[in-house]
Formats: sequence, structure tokens, C-alpha cells
Amino acid sequence: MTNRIKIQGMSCEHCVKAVAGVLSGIEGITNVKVSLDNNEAVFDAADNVDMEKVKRAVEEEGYKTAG
Ligand SMILES: [Cu+2]
Repeated sequence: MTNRIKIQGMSCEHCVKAVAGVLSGIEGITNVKVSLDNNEAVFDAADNVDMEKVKRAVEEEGYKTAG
């Protein structure tokens, strides 16, 4: 299913690539799109993907998540 998480702290394309890289590296996540303008990431996640782990992975990269 399609998921959308809000991400705070992205300031440039480097941040977008970093977040996209983290998300794309998680098994079961595909079609990652990260928007700097909207401060969010949209992606498809398999049923067994733990969204709390996904958020934690983004936060470990240095960004804040919500939603
Ligand atoms: Cu940046």
C-alpha cells in the first residue's frame, strides 16, 4: 500500500537523496518519491514493513518524521 510520511529537516537535494536512499534500502519498500517542497516521502510498502522501523531509519539519518 502507499504510505506517506512527513519529514522535517530536509534542506536540499542532498537531503532528498539521503532520505530516498534510506527508504529504498529497506526491504519491501518500492517507488520511493521524496519531496523537498512538501517535506514528505511517498512510497509503496509491503504488508510486513514495520513503519516504526522505517521512521526510525529516517531519524537515524538525521531527520525528524511525523504522520
Ligand atoms: Cu541537504
